[in-house]
Amino acid sequence: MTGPASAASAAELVIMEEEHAAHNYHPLPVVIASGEGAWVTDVDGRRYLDCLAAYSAVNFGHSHPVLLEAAREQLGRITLTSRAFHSDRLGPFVEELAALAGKDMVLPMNTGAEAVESGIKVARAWGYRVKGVAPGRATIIVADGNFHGRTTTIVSFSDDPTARDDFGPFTPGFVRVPYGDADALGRAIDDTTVAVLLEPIQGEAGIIVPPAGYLARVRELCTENEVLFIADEIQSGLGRTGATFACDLVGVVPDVYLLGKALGGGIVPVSAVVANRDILGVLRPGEHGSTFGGNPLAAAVGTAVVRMLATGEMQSRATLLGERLQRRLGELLGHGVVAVRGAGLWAGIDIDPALGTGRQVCELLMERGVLAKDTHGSTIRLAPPIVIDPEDLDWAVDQLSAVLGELGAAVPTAAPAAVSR
Ligand code: IF1
Repeated sequence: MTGPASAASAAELVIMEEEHAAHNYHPLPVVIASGEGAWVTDVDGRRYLDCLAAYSAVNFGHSHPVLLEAAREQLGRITLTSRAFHSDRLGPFVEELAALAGKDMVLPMNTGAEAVESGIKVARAWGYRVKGVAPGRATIIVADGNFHGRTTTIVSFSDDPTARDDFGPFTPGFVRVPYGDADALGRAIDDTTVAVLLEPIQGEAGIIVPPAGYLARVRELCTENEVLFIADEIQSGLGRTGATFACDLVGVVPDVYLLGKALGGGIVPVSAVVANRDILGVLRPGEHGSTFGGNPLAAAVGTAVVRMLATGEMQSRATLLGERLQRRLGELLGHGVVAVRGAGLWAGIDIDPALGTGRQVCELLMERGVLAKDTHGSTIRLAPPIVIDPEDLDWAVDQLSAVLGELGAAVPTAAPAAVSR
């Protein structure tokens, strides 16, 4: 038993991490011990409004009662059988997830990167076995500014030196084109192209929404050239943008959805490749797998997430709260904010670099009880759990306004609404 939360102090806990955890992160100096809804509490009892939601893996809030109950009920039954046998949870999960996506089949995995890697393998196998691409020649078109995970194949096609330097040699078979430029993408298609892999909205790049018509044109180009359109909806999907999938916002249906993060309800890693039988059906027994992929606990939680999304309530809430957020953030344009982007309850905010870096803004927000994360340079993202109270959302923007004022911006005077912490 791990027993009650550690009795060590925040400082002692940080030192333990510093000494024994690899330094592949630079976390804000806050040590979180619990969470409920959109709020988390640190080891000293201070509360913070979580405006990151674990990069959209906690879309439905911390300790969501329905999701917790699904997990608790399954914990007491069985959590892992391996796919060497059937379980009573996998069938309903894959049937209902496929239906949610309007597809036939699901390949259940665990992390987002695994879903991306699996999508790449399926696209290549489809290219050779269905499209007839010459053996070993398959290529996949990706976009500048992409972020699809951290494995060596995925960073092979990243253009971020921090993500790829010193991790070579890299996997061949990827062609990178400018994001948002459909003509460039069309020109890059040749007889080795098996797929186009895109984030419908680029997350890590700073919540980059592509130009109107871009995704629709990509869809047309893929159809015309017998190329699979693979949409990485691991961060943009499952309610975040106000729709089930970000592609829904522009009426585009990809051939393959890559899902993850919130699919596990913020409780267990659950990811999936979702497509029709003519694509996922290329896989034969023994060709692909995962110890934990589709395990009963993951499937039980995943099914509860799918059923929650099937009502459309989270999507509608994200739309309404997103409109409120964009309206409030728009008031900061010219007052320390140079640009705001986003969709639904997902905003990328470019801070005036003269005021400071995104990291500095996030550190000052933390002191005011708001947790957020910078992406690059002076861009921060806001992606709170969709269950956030509207008043708390306003309060978070008030804190951002106050921080910008602290940094010297002339901000509109809006008295921060009192919110108990
Ligand atoms: C970290 C970034 C966000 C993703 C998309 C696949 C994956 C991700 C569109 C892989 C994961 C996470 C990774 C996490 C931080 C976060 C992130 F900053 F790294 F880039 F969200 F923007 N496709 N994104 O966003 O999913 O294997 O992580 O489950 O690496 O710290 P994963």
